[in-house]
Amino acid sequence: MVGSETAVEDKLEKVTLEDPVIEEGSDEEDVNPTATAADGEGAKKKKKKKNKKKKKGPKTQTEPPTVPVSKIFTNAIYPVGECHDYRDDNLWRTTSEEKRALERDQESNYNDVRRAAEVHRQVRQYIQKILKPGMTLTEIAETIENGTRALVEENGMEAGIGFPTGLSLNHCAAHFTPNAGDKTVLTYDDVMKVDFGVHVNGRIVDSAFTHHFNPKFDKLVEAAREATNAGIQAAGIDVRLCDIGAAVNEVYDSYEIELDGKTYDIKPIRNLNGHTIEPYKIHAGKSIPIVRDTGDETKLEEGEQLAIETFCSTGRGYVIEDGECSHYARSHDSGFVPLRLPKAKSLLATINQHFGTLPFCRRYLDRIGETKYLMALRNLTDAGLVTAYPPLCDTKGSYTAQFEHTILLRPTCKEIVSKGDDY
Ligand code: HZT
Ligand code: MN
Ligand code: MN
Repeated sequence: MVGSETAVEDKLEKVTLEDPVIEEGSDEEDVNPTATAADGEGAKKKKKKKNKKKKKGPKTQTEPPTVPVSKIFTNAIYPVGECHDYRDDNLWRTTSEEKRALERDQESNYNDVRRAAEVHRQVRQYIQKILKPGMTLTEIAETIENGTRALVEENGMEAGIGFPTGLSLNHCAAHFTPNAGDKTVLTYDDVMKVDFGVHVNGRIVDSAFTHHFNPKFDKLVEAAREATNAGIQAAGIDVRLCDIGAAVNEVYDSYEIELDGKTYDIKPIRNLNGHTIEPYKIHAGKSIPIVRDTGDETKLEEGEQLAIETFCSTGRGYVIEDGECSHYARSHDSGFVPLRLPKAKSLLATINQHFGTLPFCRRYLDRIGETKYLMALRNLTDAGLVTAYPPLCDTKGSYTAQFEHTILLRPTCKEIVSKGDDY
């Protein structure tokens, strides 16, 4: 069965699941309070419009998105994601009173991650609508980031961007975002992985889609969507990681693509994985394979938050680090390391203050006023205090695709928090 189970949640869904209507401009800011009957025909029209009684009703999102989701979901309860019952040996969980009680204790945490997910859905709906060949990657990244900051009401470490906006093109699969001065322009023949994150109180939603204009890439993108869905279907409490990899691989095996007269296998990228997520920790420990025969018999457990993501390629199906680095994050496991450079010390303090352990990129350092920080940043990565995450790319000339959702292995059901009507 699909859908949430408890009476409380059923009620919450009825209250909150109506899709907010997206309209142009806000209903309040368009009013011209000085227009009068003497203003002539054009003004009359305006007046007629403005004099129409403002419809009282649910507040709606603007284009570009500027309205905090808290102003749309005024009861502060956010939509529950798509829920799936567990299967086989875990069918009993659906109706277990004990498991329902465990969930009641987590409602506030669930609501935080659902608020982040609602921001993700609204921001991506807008970006999908406006993506056009000719846009720069910088424009795209800033549109997503401005939308995220506004809708989540960015506030110190309590709410904001979860990690840098990945905008990886073609043979690059992940972890590219423009650095300052990057002039890359999106073209009709690009395949772009759009991977962005939103957090509320450290509860991160990590979700990604692939955008293309040229229909010749349809099969590649469909393969990634369907393989990710297979991974989501396979995931569950007590499920072995290797069994998820096998389910994903099987879907990729059923796809091929013809590009400019040549047929390519669509391969999973064997050294990319999904991952568990913990508060303020984008990769918490478990890696979720996307190929068979990894031999990883580790099992998923109750309460885990997962990013299920799969990648495919027309190339070798293996990525290497390639190109200028943009993504960084404080290491979780670095003990005390003495720093000799005062500039490295103060940069570390700035990173701690603004990002904590959340990933950041060079543009985020620029916007908070840091300058000439590359030496200091290099010092921090060399000391193991900060980890660099360079772009991950397959062979030149190949094409890669990705889809990703954040899911919760709740005690009574699997919730696909970031599910939308788009993917
Ligand atoms: C690292 C740095 C970031 C986590 C996956 C990912 C984007 O490849 C274990 C499995 C943001 C995320 C991450 F800035 N990575 N999801 N979305 N990237 S990962 C990883 O490093 S570690 C996968
Ligand atoms: Mn991601
Ligand atoms: Mn991820």
